[in-house]
Amino acid sequence: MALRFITAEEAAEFVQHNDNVGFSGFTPAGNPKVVPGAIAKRAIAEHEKGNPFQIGMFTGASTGARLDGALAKAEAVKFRTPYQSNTDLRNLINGGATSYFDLHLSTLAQDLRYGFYGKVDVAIVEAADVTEDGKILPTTGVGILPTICRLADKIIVELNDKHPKEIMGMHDLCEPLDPPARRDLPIYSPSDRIGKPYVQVDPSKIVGVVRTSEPNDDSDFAPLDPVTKAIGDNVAAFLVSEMKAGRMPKEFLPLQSGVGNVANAVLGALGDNPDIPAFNVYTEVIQDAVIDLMKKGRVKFASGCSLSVSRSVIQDIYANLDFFKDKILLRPQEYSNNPEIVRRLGVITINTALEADIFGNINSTHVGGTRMMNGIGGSGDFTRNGYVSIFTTPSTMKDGKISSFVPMVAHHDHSEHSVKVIISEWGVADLRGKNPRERAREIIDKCVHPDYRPILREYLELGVKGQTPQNLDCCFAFHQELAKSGDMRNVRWEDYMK
Ligand code: 0RQ
Repeated sequence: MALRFITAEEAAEFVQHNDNVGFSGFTPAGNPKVVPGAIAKRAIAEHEKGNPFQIGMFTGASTGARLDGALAKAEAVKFRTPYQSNTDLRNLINGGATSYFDLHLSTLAQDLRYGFYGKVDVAIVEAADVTEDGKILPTTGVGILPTICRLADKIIVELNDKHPKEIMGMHDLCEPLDPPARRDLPIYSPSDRIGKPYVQVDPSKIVGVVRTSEPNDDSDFAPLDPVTKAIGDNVAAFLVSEMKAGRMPKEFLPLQSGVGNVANAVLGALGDNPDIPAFNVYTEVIQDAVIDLMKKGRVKFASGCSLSVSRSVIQDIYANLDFFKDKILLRPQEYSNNPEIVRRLGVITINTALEADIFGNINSTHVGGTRMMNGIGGSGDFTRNGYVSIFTTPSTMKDGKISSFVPMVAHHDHSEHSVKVIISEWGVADLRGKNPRERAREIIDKCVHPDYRPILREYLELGVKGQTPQNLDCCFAFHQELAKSGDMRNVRWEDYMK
């Protein structure tokens, strides 16, 4: 069946009000770039005529301004899941104008197959190649592509010539059987392949192919500052001490690290540390630092769901495909983040907290306990199942007015049972084998900013008995004080005791 080449505007006509639409990609890597904008224009035109036009949106993770941003600005989002990071969309979510539900990223594809969120009407996917017999070659981000293509009634392909067809071979694409028929997912080392290098779809469902030449968004990493550098160095020192203590195999273990500047700093510090052998990466987002370390021979292999690198780095990869092709593998998030595989491989997991409490619970998602930041992303998939699960955070935010360490987290994403180690620029709190009071002293002594140490020590002395000495009158006093005086350091416990 011949492929039908159409414009983005024609493609948008295949999307109807109230449709549930699945998008390929993970972070802006691999997202469709032009059809979402055309859908947004259509929504605006319909709204001007007084007609409703909104769609439900399933994505791999965050997207970019041309997808989440365009549709949010057009007020065209009926609901959205999972992780997002676009300011316009976040404002709609926190203003109550868009329905948002947050999920562990590994579960979305199977939840869609289970029928938990309704049907997928349309899949819009970016491809480096598509054939008349229905073979789709994804680009730099996979996300939920195989599942949405199989479930959707209609598939729209954005064929993006910024990605050469020669990347065929850099993907490992499949879907597991669902319970009760599911078997083990036989990935025994990060480089194992268990699927195909392309996704086979029913060609009769491809309603149109839109040619584009739009690059991914450019990643913008802030230069290392003393805080992120100290956090990176502390993570590296901790992992070296684990090796020396015999708690880590001498060949090291695969690493997962979250996104952002701290993650890049951690990777840089690990790569520079001569006591850490060259290592593998089993993660969701492969960032610039991984590619840099690969070129230096410090990273041997990287398996991920997305190659979310800056434009100069992707050009370097495409210009040197012979070097990179057998060192990078992109998988659906159902595999990159899979708890079974993470636990089997013994992945060292490193994620960033918004805030932690002194007993080891983590808030990754809600500022002040109410306002959604980005979502849980893959942090839960990895944290609960890692060989050793680490959270990093600067000790304070906003010039010291906010302590990242509080008596009780204002929203709870990762529990004390899953979190093994917390690291700030001040040091490493090793929570393993410690009871809640011991954990609190460890976190205060090692991680909390010196301005807040006496205040939090006083909290522990408020006389509460029991396993975990939480004072329910003032466990949120830090948050209340921030709202009242704008600085958590002003807290006086007696003001909050009833
Ligand atoms: O706000 O921009 O207004 O200054 O939160 O903080 O320090 O820039 O940190 O970009 O590394 O993001 C947890 C959000 C950290 C991210 C989080 C404010 C702070 C700033 C961002 P401003 P930074 P980062 C991989 C795995 C959850 C999911 C996850 C994240 C803004 O890492 O989304 O780990 N993680 N997934 O000022 C009030 C506090 C605050 C605070 C920070 N305690 N109170 N505001 N901020 N701490 C990703 C995927 O799975 C795809």
